[in-house]
Amino acid sequence: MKEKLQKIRENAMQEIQASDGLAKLNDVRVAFLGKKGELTAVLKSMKEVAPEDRPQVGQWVNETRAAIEKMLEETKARLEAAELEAKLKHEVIDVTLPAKRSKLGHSHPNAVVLDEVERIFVGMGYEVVEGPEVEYDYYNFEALNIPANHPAKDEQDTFYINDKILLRTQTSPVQVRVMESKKPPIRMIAPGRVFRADEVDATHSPSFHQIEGMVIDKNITFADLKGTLGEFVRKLFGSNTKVKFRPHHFPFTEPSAEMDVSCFKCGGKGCRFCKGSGWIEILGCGMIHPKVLKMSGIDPQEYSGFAFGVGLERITLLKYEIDDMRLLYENDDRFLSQF
Ligand code: 2NM
Repeated sequence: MKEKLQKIRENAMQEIQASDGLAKLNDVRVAFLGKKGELTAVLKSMKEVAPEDRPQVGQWVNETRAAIEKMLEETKARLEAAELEAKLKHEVIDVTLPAKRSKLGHSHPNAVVLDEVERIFVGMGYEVVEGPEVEYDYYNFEALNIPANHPAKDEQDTFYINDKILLRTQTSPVQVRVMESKKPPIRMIAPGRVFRADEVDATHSPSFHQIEGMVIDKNITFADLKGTLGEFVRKLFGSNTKVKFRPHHFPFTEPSAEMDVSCFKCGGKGCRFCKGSGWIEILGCGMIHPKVLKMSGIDPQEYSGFAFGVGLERITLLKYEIDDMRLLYENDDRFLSQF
């Protein structure tokens, strides 16, 4: 028996030594120590050993097993180290190679212009305020002195969620919320997405952006409006820009006006860009209607204010001489990469 174990031990050592990889080494382990392995077979045949010899034989078997296991363990560690070494050699990374250039996106032209408009007004002490795109009819219409029978309230123009809730058609509901929640002096602009049930064409989209602004304080007059909006367009289009006001009508302002700027392409002489007139319509404005102030809790005897609204896309198209609004919504990288 001792010789048999000695033989098994020698064979195992030999085969372990001959293993050139972890897979092979495992085969050797199974062949000797596995359920059907050679050493396990010896252990199973212990029944046939005379009872008085069993302790001695058992000890030999255990010693043999321990020796084989030790050798397996050592060889496994050596082979693993060798495999890791080979792998590292094979997968060497040259950290000095230039990286793949990742493609950067571009600021959307609307975002560039909005940023510029916000900077101009923040520079004049205005706050930038945002509000909900889904609004109550009250804030979008009623509080702005737009009566129930007004054409703007028609289902053909406004997306209604239900009787009382709609997608805002302007950002002035944000101004109403501000008027309700704080006391003058107020200087703020409300930029944001608005919705109108329009068909898509070169100048219309069911969703676009507006920037509305207002100032409320004691003794605010139309002169403040003219000075402020004049300064705004001179910063936006250049210091030679002239402005002109034409009477208009909005339910929420009285008096109301539309403001034109001198054509920044031809300087006012008249060209294709301004359709020969020398002027370009840019925004609507006016003195906030006393009823609008009063409904939101501001005493029109004590305070007055002006307000205005501009279409962001309109300015973007003008500034970059883009002739179709749809280009702004397609997000074609060949278009966006020009800004
Ligand atoms: C415009 C034109 C004129 C306007 C009025 C108000 C408010 F809430 F203060 F009454 N916000 N915006 C306004 C005035 C908007 O857009 C063409």
